[in-house]
Amino acid sequence: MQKSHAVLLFALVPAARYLWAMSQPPVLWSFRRCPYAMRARLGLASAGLSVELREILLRDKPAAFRAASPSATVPCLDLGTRQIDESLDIMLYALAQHDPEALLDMPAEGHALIAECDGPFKQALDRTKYATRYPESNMETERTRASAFIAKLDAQIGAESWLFGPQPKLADLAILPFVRQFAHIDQAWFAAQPWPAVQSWLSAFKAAPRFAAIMQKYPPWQPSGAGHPFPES
Ligand SMILES: N[C@@H](CCC(=O)N[C@@H](CS)C(=O)NCC(=O)O)C(=O)O
Repeated sequence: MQKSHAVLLFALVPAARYLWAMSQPPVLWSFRRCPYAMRARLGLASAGLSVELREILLRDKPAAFRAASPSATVPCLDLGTRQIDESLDIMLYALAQHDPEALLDMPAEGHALIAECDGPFKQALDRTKYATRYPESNMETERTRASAFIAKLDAQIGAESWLFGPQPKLADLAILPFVRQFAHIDQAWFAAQPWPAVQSWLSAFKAAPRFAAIMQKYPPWQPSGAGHPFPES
């Protein structure tokens, strides 16, 4: 081969590889019941951003997933040229492309609520749900801490249907999977709490077709096969 041809080939191979990567749908590594993965799927579904969904088992993570996800946690959105490893960033990425439901049109308090959900609330939720893993914590105390956040959400919703009025916003979809997880620890206890606004908010979320669409069951991805087109049309 002539030297000039070799140089050309050297330049074209990465470019071709880049173009090929850009033409493939992004891969979403997901786990159905993970609240972080649920919020990522909610963001992608609202944006109508097509991805290849690869369901994994957390106890048996495929090597390809480990290679794609820097933190080895789900969700991870692999764009070919870069990876988005944080669920909230996946929502923001998807909605920056297309936001037909105006989820990003939200007061700044929404971001503060998401941060409180991901920080102190999730910590108290885990110490309530997996109390035996945290022998140094008291389950009742942690449940009371988590409840303070739920009471705050209840006051925020008030007489509205969602956190900021008649339509869901980013904060609703980012927080609801975690409130659902908390409610499912002890559903009878949760139903007996004085949080009518949160209870109807959660019921409306669980009854919506969008929720059914993002909770569809998929068999775990196999290295020999393809994932599933998501969202399904
Ligand atoms: N900060 C991450 C957290 C994601 C996360 O912790 N996911 C859990 C599942 S719900 C996970 O993958 N854990 C790893 C494991 O269990 O091995 C995000 O927002 O995406």
